[in-house]
Amino acid sequence: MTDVAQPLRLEVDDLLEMQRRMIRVRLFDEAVKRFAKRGEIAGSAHLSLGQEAEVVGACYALRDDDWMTGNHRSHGHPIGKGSPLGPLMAEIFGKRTGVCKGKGGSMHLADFRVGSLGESGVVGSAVPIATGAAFTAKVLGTDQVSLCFFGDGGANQGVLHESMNLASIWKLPVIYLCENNHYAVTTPASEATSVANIADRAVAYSMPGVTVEDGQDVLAVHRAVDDAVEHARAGGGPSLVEVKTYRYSEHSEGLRHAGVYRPDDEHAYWLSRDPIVRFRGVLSQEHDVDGETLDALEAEVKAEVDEAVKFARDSEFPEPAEAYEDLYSTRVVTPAPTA
Ligand SMILES: Cc1ncc(C[n+]2csc(CCOP(=O)(O)OP(=O)(O)O)c2C)c(N)n1
Ligand SMILES: [Mg+2]
Repeated sequence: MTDVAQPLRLEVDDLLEMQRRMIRVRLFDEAVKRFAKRGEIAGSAHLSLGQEAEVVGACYALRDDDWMTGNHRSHGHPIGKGSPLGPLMAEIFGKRTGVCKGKGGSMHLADFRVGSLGESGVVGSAVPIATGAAFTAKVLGTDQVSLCFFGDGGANQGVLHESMNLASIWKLPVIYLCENNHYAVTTPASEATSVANIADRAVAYSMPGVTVEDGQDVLAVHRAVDDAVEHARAGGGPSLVEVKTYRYSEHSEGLRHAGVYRPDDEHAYWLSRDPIVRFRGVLSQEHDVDGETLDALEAEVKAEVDEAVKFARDSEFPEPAEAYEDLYSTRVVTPAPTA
């Protein structure tokens, strides 16, 4: 199945907000790229430059109280769901004001305030967490859904298949979203995957499977995920949505690969389909948004990112002893039986 055509319930303000969030992801990660290069931040950083449409198009199909999990390439996910930038940037700088109090860094930008349950450097590890969140929604009888991001490399992890099977038999409200950027570090998905379209695997778990061929079109992604969310909320169970996209940067900042694994013309092709440039065109040509408004929006986001960087730089590092705090969740104490 390819992109599903359906009328969108989006106003122009929603479209502008989607563009705003895509630019936030872009400028946030461009700033991180600069800091990584200058050695101002510790550890590795995996950027979502080029993948903004799939991140924002998917997140924008969620309600504020819906849940979401990410992976190692997850700066954009909480931004897509509306998280404020300051505490995210502070986390990347390892500061106490960060979303994980500076103890997680780039690969742990969980922000529970927007339903972002967490990320980890272990490929596939957040998949059962998203599935568990959907199970919670089902048991408690809420109509929340859970959105689970993973890559084309993550699509080959066993835990995804166990999770999809369980979600299918229990009809859990979860959307498995494969960010197919065509590579797992340097390994092409075409060499490592048994199917041409990862969404074809949905049939093995009796769930709808959709491939969004143009993952640089934020509305195409939104349409497909919105459909899956509606299906989940209506009690229909899980879906698998695959989005074809591309990362502009290397797998992670500072990584040097011996030999060429991505042809130059491939990179140039994807750059020519930049999601933010294209959506600016859609906004002006199809929705009569004037250039001044669009320029102002970009300037506002630039100021927001500058402010987030200042907030991060001005914040304190945690004390070493704080490393031992917040390691475990509060223990559930069973009440003693009354006499
Ligand atoms: C369980 C596990 N295996 C291997 C790795 C090393 N590793 C880190 S990222 C990555 C590639 C992931 O590719 P993909 O899922 O396509 O995500 P992308 O980086 O392309 O966004 C690998 C193999 C790891 N971190 N965890
Ligand atoms: Mg990949």
